[in-house]
Amino acid sequence: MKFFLVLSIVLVSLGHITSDTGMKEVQFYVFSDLYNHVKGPTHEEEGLAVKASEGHKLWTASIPGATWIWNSEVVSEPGSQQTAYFKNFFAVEGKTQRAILDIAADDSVWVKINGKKTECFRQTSSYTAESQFQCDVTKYIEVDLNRIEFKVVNKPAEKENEANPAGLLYRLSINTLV
Ligand SMILES: [Ca+2]
Repeated sequence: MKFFLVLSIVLVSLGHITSDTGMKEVQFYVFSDLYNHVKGPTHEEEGLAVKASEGHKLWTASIPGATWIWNSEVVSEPGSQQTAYFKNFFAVEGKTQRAILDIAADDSVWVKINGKKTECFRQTSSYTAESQFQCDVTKYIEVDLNRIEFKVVNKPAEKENEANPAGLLYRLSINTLV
């Protein structure tokens, strides 16, 4: 299963540019999509992410190719703080020149790559066009198999019965020389 998932991601590879050294610069993307694994908030068993209720008026963040994901289409307990852990795998051939992570979350988000905590996190929500953010995570990318993990916390709704969506949206863009 995991092997299939890794391959499915690498196949998104885009075109290439020939550098002066004769090596090819290859760019590919890793997205928040339905191949991401998720654990919690209500499921103890790890499963695959699902598309989060889309079209929330406040979700103005835009990351082309990425899908808003959560563990369920609708938040199960909007009045409580809930945490979901997402995980995705990807393979990298050659030395990484640049790895940029575009990210938006409802609400807080922390990112780990290959088990290391990164400086890429936001305690405040980042689901609007103004608050979505970008991190350079080049130094965390390794040759061959990589793992990226996200901890996302949905803060409780302030008023009872208030709509309180939760989700994660991201795209990791990796440039390598092969
Ligand atoms: Ca929320």
